[in-house]
Amino acid sequence: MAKKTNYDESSIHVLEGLEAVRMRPGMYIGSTSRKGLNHLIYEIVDNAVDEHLAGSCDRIEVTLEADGSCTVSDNGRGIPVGMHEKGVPAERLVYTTLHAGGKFDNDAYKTSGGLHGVGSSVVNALSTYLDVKVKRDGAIHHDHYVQGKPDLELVNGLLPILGRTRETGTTVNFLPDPEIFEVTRFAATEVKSRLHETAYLNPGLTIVFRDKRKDKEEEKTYHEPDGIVGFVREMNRNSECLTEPISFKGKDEGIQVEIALQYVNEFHENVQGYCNNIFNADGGTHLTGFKTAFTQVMNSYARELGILKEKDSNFTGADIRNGMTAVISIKHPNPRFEGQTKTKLDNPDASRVVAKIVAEEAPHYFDRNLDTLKVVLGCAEKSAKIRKTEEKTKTNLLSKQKFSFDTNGKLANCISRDASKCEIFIVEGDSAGGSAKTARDRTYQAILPIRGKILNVEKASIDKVLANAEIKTMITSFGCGFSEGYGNDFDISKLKYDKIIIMADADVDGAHIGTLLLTLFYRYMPDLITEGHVYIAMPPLYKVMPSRGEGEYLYDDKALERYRKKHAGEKFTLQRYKGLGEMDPDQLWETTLNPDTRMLRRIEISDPRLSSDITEILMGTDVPPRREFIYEHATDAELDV
Ligand code: 0R9
Repeated sequence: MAKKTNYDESSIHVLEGLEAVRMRPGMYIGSTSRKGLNHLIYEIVDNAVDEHLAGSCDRIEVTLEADGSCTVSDNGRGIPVGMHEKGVPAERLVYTTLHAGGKFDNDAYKTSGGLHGVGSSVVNALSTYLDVKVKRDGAIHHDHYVQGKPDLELVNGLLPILGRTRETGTTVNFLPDPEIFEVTRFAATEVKSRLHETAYLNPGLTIVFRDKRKDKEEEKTYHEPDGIVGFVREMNRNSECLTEPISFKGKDEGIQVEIALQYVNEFHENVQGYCNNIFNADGGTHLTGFKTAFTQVMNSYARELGILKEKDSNFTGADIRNGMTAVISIKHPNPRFEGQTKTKLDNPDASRVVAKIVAEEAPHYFDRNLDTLKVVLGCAEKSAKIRKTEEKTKTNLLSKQKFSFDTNGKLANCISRDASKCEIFIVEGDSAGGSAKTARDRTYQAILPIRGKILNVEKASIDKVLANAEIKTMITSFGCGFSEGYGNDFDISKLKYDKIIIMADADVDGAHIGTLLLTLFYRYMPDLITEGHVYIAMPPLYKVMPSRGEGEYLYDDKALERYRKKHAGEKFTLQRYKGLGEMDPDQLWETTLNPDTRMLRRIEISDPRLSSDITEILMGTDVPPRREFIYEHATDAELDV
């Protein structure tokens, strides 16, 4: 392949820009874990979806190639390839300039390339190579980059041509750079879920997914002509539905709003917000506008119909949304997001416009569908009744437990009270707990031994959860309460430890204990996970001691296999650790407690919607979906969390 030569001075700062992306990838794609890796695909797909939103593309294909690369193609107009005023083809600027997209086109609702408003150039910077083929103006134009740098010579200032075609479209093939990413294998389940969601949010679009990495090739086509109404139906597929999906639409102040909702016979709400096709995990102003207006509309109906009497207080928003599954999707020309994670919409006009459309459109619907209205108000009534009873029970329960919510002397606390420096190890078993208490640095490391397997909270009622001694001890030790259903007594600012480290054996039982603890945190203290405080200690399985040189810890059988191959013919002694309980305090310090030598894995939620579904499948009461999930994903299993 010809080496690039057409790179002048003005291009140098461009390369410096991409160098900055390689230096600090987390700033641009959130993380370099699998979540960040999958983001590369979403960034490219989002650009193709923008072309769909511009009205010029109705098919996107995504292929996970056998060689570990990913190919995304669309049948849009093709990225412009003509000479830009900066002296290079427009396509090159798209892939080498941060934020280039916005400068060339003025589509009203650009997704701004996903998470951080970056796009093609960031994917390019973080890929070993990226190859682009643009079908446009009767020809197939070709470009190629290596670690973000153009690697093809231009012909008279333009891209080389591979052949002639009447078709139009863009195809991008890229290989994530292992120098950047901790893992380079894309997670198919997450990618499929995201593509399916994109199909629901864009009813005119067909998305084809292919996974060529497996023995038997997988192909799935996502086309959802019912849009978010179909999305809500799908979310409720396993629930007893009390109403048909209800939907409203409208546009004001340049903001397009689409809402779909449906009630099921369950005691929770599931309201999801999207802005420009991007899921807003922490909601934001569009959801606030929806919730406020819907609560007002429903309370006025309840009074009009005499369901609420003069002396009664209004239903709370939570009463009215109990049993509700809803999707609020808006298209905003200039979205703004709050905070670091960019997952909460911040535009005040979104709240105003959504509220206005709900206030106008919901009565239109309910005036004509009185039976549905009665079902919805019936849900609110039932919910208010249960809320009042629960509030009473909870007050009694907590006041009874106030004095018994101690740590039963099990917690060996640390001396420091500076939460930012403190760590708490949740240790399986009294014997490992005892060793850990001796081995730790007591200035900042606390040890909380737990005995055996804790309660599976996915299958237990709140009173059982709160009555469980191990769980009570954890809640008290962490110091920030718990959140559940109606009440949210959780306050992350009160957390006494920066790191909560699960320390369990590297065997099936240990993994089960870890899963039970994660289920507890995920359901009752989710901020611990979303704010990055939960870790799993990775104790080694082996220590190899060569006759000369330093000993080395190995964390799994594959590592041992690699070691044997690398040191074939050399003599070494092999120590196998059966469990944490077998390590003496010095070994435990070196392998699991000492921040300089230990290995920790931080728990991240890569897809909040998927995580909730999978927790329910894996930890809930229903066996058949669990079996199905395990069969389907058995080949996906990898060590990486
Ligand atoms: C496979 C992934 N697809 C893309 O990345 C993709 C970008 C893109 C695009 C346009 C059309 N298709 C695309 N696919 C486009 C074309 C035109 C105007 N705007 C956008 C046009 O023909 O006039 N572009 C996204 C950014 C840009 N093009 C550019 F204009 F900045 F170059």
